[in-house]
Amino acid sequence: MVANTQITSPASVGLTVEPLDGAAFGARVSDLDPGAITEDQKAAIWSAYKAAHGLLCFRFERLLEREELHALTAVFGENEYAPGVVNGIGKRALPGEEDQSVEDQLAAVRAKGEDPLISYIGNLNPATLRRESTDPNFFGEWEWHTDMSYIAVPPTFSLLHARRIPTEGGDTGFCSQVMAARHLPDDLRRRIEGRKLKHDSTYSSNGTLRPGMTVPASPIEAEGAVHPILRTVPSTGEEALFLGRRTNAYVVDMPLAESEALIDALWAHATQDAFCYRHHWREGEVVVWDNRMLLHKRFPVDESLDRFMWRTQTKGEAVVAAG
Ligand SMILES: O=C(O)CCC(=O)C(=O)O
Ligand SMILES: [Fe+2]
Repeated sequence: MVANTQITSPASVGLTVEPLDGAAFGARVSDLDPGAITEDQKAAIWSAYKAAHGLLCFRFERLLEREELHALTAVFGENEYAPGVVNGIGKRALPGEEDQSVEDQLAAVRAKGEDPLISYIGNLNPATLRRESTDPNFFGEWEWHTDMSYIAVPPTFSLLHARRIPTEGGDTGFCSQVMAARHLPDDLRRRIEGRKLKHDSTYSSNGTLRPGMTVPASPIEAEGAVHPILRTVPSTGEEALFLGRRTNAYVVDMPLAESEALIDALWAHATQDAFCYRHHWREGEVVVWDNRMLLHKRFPVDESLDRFMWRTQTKGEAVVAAG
């Protein structure tokens, strides 16, 4: 992969774009005013995203306003509702609420003074920034995943804005599935040719049971969207492996034992160190990744420390099979 030799930006657009240290992909973007992003800067950001194979880390010297994060999100696509706000987007309709309109659901969220485009990830109360009681799973390691791959049209880009970062721990790992596809051994490629994978919706990436879900008897019974295992990323034309997450994954139409062995072999290949980068956060940063190209995971956080992020995402597109 030659990505990191191509990462620059013309001086005239007023951005500094540099390769990420110690990574085979990813770029750092500085000097952007998030309240006044120009058309030239948008074009430079898109070039950097392509050269950096799907991962950009924006450095800011202060915390962003909501509207600034929304404006930066809109550079990458149409702003999508946060998971859990609207039925069908990381939320299952409660009994009797299946027919609720999107407008009604949004009105209920806005009536509480909440922003339907932002989710809060952390152990602080989003309004008071005081510690609040937090599910113990929050602090452990989160499994490798791509966001919401268990729905038919998963969000394309996710953005995380670091508002409170622990002095140690809580890094986020990224793993290039474009590199994984490029280096796929021939025998594995043959075994997944034309195959589809079911992406389980039972658990969130920290292992918590999602509201309304029950534990399936086996991966065969698990509920979730089915997608091709090898996909094409339309923005770059590259191929990427699309594994979603390991838990309850199932290769459709295969005996379970064979599916398990194939998925284990794919994960061992896909998450090797040479394809991965571990991001150590700074407060103020916004990291943007393309879920079509990268897996990510959260490293553990010490229970005595604070970690708090704002998160947005962009609307997705149906998954395009490779080839
Ligand atoms: O907090 C993190 O570092 C990652 C959380 C995550 O998986 C996400 O925001 O999609
Ligand atoms: Fe995630």
